[in-house]
Amino acid sequence: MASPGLWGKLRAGLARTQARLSERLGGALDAPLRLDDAGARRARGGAHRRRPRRRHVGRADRPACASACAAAAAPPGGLRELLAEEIARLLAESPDPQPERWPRVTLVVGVNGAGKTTSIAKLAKRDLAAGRTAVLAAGDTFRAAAAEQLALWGERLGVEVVRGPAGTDPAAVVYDAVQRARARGVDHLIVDTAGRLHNKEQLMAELAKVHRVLEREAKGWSVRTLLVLDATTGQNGLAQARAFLTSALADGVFLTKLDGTAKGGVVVAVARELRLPVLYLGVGERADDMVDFDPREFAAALLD
Ligand SMILES: Nc1nc2c(ncn2[C@@H]2O[C@H](COP(=O)(O)OP(=O)(O)OP(=O)(O)O)[C@@H](O)[C@H]2O)c(=O)[nH]1
Ligand SMILES: [Mg+2]
Repeated sequence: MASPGLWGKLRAGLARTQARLSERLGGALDAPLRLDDAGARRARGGAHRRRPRRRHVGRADRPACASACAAAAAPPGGLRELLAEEIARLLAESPDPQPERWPRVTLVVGVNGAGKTTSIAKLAKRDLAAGRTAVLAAGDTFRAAAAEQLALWGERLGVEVVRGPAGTDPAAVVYDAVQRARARGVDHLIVDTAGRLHNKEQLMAELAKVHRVLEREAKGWSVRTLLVLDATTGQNGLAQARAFLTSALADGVFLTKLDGTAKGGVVVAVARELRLPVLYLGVGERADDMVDFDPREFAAALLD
């Protein structure tokens, strides 16, 4: 269980999603469960059959009676508990995250405005709180203000930011940042990237080059790619993420702006459709507005 502070943040962040859910389900959430015999038989037939893991899950694969199926096998209680169980089960279907190993490089990718730079600040603050050291690399050399924004976060947090002049090759910035991180014996190098999607070939080439630099210069470091996804974009965001994944394979998702949306259910879609573990949730614009994702806590907070 997360600390009460994090739990509070998660619940506050999910307030709009929760309100919409309650509105749609009306009083049913708190009513005692009663399944008629036929319903119970049907439900039991389909209850808790685990499907093999697959990369692409189509509409036809979705259980037709998710909550009712769970209902038949569950102890007596409200629909609330059953839904929470079912949501937690769906979320637990995504692959396990990479084990934590330090030193680590985190490449942060995602479309424009998804929240990459802000999420980097959150990750860095998390490092500091855990007693780790971090260096940030301003790998978004495409947009002039991008390095400024990262530098500002660095100043606020007291974390070094490595940057180059506008238009520099991002791989060159990453090269410099790795040298700094190694010289200082830093635990975590977090790399900001440009969120361009309009030219996939260019993006792919750029990321491949960054990976080559990391392979050469950051031997022995664990490397992961974190996809930042804006929850407020819902299904549209998912479509973008799918397109993005064809060019940048990610290891996990940082889902942002959950505080500003009633579309918190997109977490379930990310886990099931992208087959990527959701690792962190962004619940505000400040550096500590972040919670670790946990399927059970998330499901419980959603229905609380
Ligand atoms: N409410 C809320 N706002 C967020 C969250 N994460 C980021 N934002 C806001 O979203 C906006 C875009 O965030 P950035 O971090 O600049 O996004 P980016 O992906 O780096 O954007 P580009 O560099 O332009 O591609 C900013 O106004 C952030 O404050 C979040 O979890 N909650
Ligand atoms: Mg940015």
